[in-house]
Amino acid sequence: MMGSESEREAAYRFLSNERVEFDAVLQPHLEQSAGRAVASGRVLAVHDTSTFKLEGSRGRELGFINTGAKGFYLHATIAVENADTRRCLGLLKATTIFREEKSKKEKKSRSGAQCASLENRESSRWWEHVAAVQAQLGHQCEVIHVADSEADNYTLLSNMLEAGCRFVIRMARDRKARGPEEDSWSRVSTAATAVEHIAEREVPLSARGAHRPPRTRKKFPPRDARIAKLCFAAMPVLLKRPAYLSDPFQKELKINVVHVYESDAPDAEEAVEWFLFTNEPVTTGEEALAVVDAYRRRWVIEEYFRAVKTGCAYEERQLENRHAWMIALAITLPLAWRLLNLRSAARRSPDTPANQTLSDTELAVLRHLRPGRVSAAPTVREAMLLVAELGGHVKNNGEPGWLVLHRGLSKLQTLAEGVEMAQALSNAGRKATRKM
Ligand SMILES: [Mn+2]
Repeated sequence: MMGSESEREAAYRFLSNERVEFDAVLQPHLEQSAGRAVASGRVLAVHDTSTFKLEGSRGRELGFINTGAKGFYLHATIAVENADTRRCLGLLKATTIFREEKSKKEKKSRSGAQCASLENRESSRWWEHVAAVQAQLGHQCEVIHVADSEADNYTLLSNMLEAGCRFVIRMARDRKARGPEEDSWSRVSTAATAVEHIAEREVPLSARGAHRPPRTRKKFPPRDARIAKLCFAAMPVLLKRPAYLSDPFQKELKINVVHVYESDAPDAEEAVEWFLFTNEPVTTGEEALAVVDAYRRRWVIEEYFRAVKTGCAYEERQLENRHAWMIALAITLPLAWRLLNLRSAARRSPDTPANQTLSDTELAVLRHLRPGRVSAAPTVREAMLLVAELGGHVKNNGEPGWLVLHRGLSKLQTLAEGVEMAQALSNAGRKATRKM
C-alpha cells in the first residue's frame, strides 16, 4: 500500500512508535462523530462486540479469541441516525479486549457467585460504553441505546433503567417474568403471547445460505427469501431478579416488551420471533413499530465491522506487536466509516449530494481525473462509481465491492492530500518571495 520501501519503513516505524497512542489517534474522529450526532438531533447509540482474528501475525501479546486463535475483541459504539436514512455518523467509543489465556472449556454448572461475577465482568463493558455515551450526548440530543441479545443482562438493564437511559435490547433467553396484574411468575414468552397484537407489517426476508460456521448456522438456520407477515404485540412486564444477584439490585424490573412474530410462516421454515426489551412507550402500534425500527437499524454496526474487515482488510495486515495492531486499528476505524458511508449512501439514498461524503478537494480531483464525467452537482452514487473506477472496478462486473472501493478511496484521499499540500507549499512560497 505504501508505494516505496522507505515509505513502508516509515509506516512501520509510525505504527510501532510507543509515543503514538491509540486514544490520541482516534480522538478527533470520536469528537467529530459526537458533533454530527448533536447536529442530527435523534440518534441511536449502537453497541456491539466483534472478533478480530489475526492469523497472519507472528507476534505475541495478542491475546486469544474464543476459538483459541490469536486475536482480540473490539467493543464499539457507533452513532446511527434514527431515521430511514440509517446514516452512520461515526464511532463514539471503542474498547479493545485482550484475553490473555485461551478460554478453558466452560463448566456447565457454575455456582451463584461465579455467575454473578461472570455477569458483572461481561456486562461491564456494555455499561461503560452506555454510561460514557449518555454522559457525553444525553443532554445534547435524543439518544436511544441499541444492542443485540449479548447485552441482555439484568445488571445492565437495571443500570440503564435507574440512570434513565433509553434503550432497545433483544432478549437472549426467555426470562422469568410476570404481567403487572399477575401474582405468579412465568416466562416473558408466556406473558407476551397472552396479548393481542397491535400492528402488522409485511417484511421481505433475505435468503440465508448454509455456508456458515456451525454455531452461527444453529442460531441462524439457512432459509429462502420470502415475504413475511409480521405481527407486533407490546406490554409491560416485571422481570425477576436472577437468583445469583442480590441487593442492591431490585428484586424485579418494570420493563416493556415488544414481541415480533411471524403469523403464517411456511411449515418448512422457522418462524421469525423476537422479544425486545425497552423503556420506550409502547401503547400504540406506531410506538411499538418505532422500537422495532430502532432495533432493525442496529444492522449498520454489522456493516461497519464488515467495512473494517472486508473493506479495509484490517485482519490481513502483517504486524508484529500489539501496539502496532492498535495504532493500525485507530487509523482504520475512521477510514472504514468513510467507506461505509460512501457505499451505503450510494445504495440507500443515491441522490444525496456527493459533497456530504467527499470533500471539495476530492471532488475537484475526481473532476480533473475524469474530465466531463462529473456533473455540476454530482450525486453520491455518481461519485461512488467514479471512486470504484479509480480502484479498478470494471463497469460490467455489477455493483462495486468493498475492495475496489477501498482502493479507490485510498487513492483519492492521497491525491487530495497532495493537492492540498501543493497549495499550502505554493502559498508559503509566495509569502517567502514577498518577504525577499
Ligand atoms: Mn453481537
